[in-house]
Amino acid sequence: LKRVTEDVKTGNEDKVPWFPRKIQDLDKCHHLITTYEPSFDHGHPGYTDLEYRKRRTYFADLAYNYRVGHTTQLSLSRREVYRKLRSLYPTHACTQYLDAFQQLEKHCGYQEDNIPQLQDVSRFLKETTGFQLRPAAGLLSARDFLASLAFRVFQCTQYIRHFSSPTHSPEPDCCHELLGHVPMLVNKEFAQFSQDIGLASLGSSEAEIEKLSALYWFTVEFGLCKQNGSIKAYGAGLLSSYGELMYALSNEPEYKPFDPEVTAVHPYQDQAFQPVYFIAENFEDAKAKLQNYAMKIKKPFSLCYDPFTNSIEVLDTP
Ligand code: TIH
Ligand code: FE2
Repeated sequence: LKRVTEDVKTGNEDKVPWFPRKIQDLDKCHHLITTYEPSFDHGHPGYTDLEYRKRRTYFADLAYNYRVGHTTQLSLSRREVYRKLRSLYPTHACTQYLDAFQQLEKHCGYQEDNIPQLQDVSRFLKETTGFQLRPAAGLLSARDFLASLAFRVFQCTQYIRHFSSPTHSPEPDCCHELLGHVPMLVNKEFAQFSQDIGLASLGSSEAEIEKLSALYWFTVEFGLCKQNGSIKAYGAGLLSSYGELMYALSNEPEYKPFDPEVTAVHPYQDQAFQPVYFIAENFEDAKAKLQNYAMKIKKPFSLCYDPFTNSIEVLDTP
């Protein structure tokens, strides 16, 4: 293996999409998908609420102008979202989630009435698994979002869901980030799983990105796992939606075993509850299966993450 110091050098250079090599490059990973924003989506609960749309633009501008190293604020869910979800967790969430949630309540100001700062939550995560949060102006392109995960950076929305629909939001919001994603990112094994999806995405083709997005979707967002003879939720989209969390474990939807080859090509949507959920044996097994899947993605080079410098080393494959 030969280290490539400059740009990725391969026989067919123009075929490899640009990807970030150091954490500062994430400032360029800000391409947005605006389809489901309240100003464009007629079905969005906030579409007719001009006041709400104005507030959303304000947050989007804040995030868009954010650069590595800046500080910012993140406001926590309305009391109702917090209280309702919290009552469901003991029976519906996996033990890793419950452990982390307890820590967040103790050390990070997770409470009905408190507003944790993005910076504080980010600092806590950084100390536990090295993950950090950064604000995103809205829904990012899959490529930019996944690339961030490679650097253990989680891109967060900052606005809150429309009050008319507290138990399910058609797009991520700060309740989803704080109550869904953050607790899982406290877990070492899950953090590694998330980074592995990110690393697999770097320099991958559009078709591979789509498959990795589906994998991400059915695991990190809507994943279920076996635990002591029952099924529990670990997906953030479930853990932040009272409505879907109940539904996902109701025996009504379809269940399939997590298998990257199958899961990666399964269609998905984010406008309503999922018709199918994938069940992992446990995180270790899911991680091994994902690594095995990632190894088979064809790239003209191999990547290595250097945790000391937070950067990617690119190695030519012979
Ligand atoms: N449906 C989730 C919620 O209500 O919290 C938010 C989303 C996660 C992923 C897509 S939409
Ligand atoms: Fe999410």
